[in-house]
Amino acid sequence: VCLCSCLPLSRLLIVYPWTQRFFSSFGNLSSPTAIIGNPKVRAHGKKVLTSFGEAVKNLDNIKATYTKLSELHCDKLHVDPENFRLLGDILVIVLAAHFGREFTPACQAAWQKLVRVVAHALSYKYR
Ligand code: ZNH
Repeated sequence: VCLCSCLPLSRLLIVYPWTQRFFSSFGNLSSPTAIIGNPKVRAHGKKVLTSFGEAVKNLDNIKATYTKLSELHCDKLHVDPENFRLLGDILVIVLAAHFGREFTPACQAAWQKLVRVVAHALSYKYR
């Protein structure tokens, strides 16, 4: 399994099927194979991960980086912030599966912190 950038979002939709309701315009999500092969899921998964990359590049200013996106997810998309935490945990699992023993506890600790900070920043507008 490669660390293709669509994996975390695909896994979110497979492991937590209720998250599919946000993506009703994405077409066929009826099975894991359909989800993984769905071009819209792929494109969107890439977008989300690219945005995650912004957090890595702006570690000192994550809240500001996600202000606009927090507004979008809260006001327009109505995504429950719990889902940000779920996606963050899935990202950690995907990294662990990919890197195996290279993904040390210290490495996990750093990523766990990052995904929590991102989920928190994205939840900003909800409070
Ligand atoms: Zn999201 C969208 C990011 C999570 C759902 N997002 C989006 C975008 C981005 C993002 C960048 C695009 C925007 C524009 O275009 O402007 N997300 C993100 C991040 C995260 C997320 C970073 C974490 C980490 N999301 C999420 C979740 C969900 C979502 C969890 C559910 C479940 N998003 C979404 C939607 C949208 C978005 C639905 C819209 C899509 C379309 O296209 O329609």
